[in-house]
Amino acid sequence: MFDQTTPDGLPKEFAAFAGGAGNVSAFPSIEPSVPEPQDGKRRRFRTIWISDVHLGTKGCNAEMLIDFLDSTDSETMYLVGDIIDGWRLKKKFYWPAAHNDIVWRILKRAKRGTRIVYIPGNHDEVVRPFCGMNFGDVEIRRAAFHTTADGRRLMVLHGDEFDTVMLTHRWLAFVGDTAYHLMMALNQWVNKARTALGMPYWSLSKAAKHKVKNAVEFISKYEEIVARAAGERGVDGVVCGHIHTAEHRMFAHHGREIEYWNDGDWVEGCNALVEHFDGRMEILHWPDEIAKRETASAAHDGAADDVRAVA
Ligand SMILES: [Mn+2]
Repeated sequence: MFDQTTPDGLPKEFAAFAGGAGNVSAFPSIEPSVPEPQDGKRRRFRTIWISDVHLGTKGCNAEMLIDFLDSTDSETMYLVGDIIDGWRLKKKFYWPAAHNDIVWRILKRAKRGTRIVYIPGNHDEVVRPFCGMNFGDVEIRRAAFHTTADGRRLMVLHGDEFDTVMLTHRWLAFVGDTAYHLMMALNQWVNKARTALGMPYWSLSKAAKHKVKNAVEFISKYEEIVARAAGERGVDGVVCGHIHTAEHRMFAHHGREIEYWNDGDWVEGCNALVEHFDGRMEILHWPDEIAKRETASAAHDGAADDVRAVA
């Protein structure tokens, strides 16, 4: 099928209109609005996992993710779901140039030889019917098994499968809303009683603390459920996303150690999970990596000034 088209994707019959096949490169036919740095040295990893990018929403930190994509490279990259937010897009179409730039960079990576595995999440569930198929160089899968350089078997999935509370991503809203409504109802009732008893107004901050505690408990429970599922499948660990909380924890399952990894998100956290070439894994908090890079480059500039001063 590819042979029937010109390098820029037009059917051969249209080649004349498109100015002939010539030496036009097959990809890309468009350039990103933010160009890739030409001299950029990339940090190479064996594997990169990112998820919960939420393209199509204002929440997506595209600038930070573009910086990450331009600064790194890997043999394999897993897109662990909620890359595109179909839920939000359905309500309101929002697609700035920077979001195209991200798609462009991911497809370009695939062209350059990175194996890209896309595991759709609940927000990009419109892609789920295509699991098992390939879209260009991108493999679309419902879940995947990854073997690390040191031989650990990890199950990779988005993780909404285990969000038993709501079966959707609305868990945070659930935790927040329930506590909030309860708090408001209680607040009114309690304060009426307190006023009648001549007691001071009941503090809201206590309820807020309760809300946070609920969220923490939810996350902890979720991590445990996912790790248990991995244990039951006989793998050494699991990589997931979904709850926007980057984390590494170890769980005991029938006398075996199960590793739980969550690659975080690109809305608030801006985290990626990476595997080094020896199999060691690490959660990168990208704002910290940028800060480190800037400190290092400032120190380098300082050193250059010193040399000049001596000369
Ligand atoms: Mn999700």
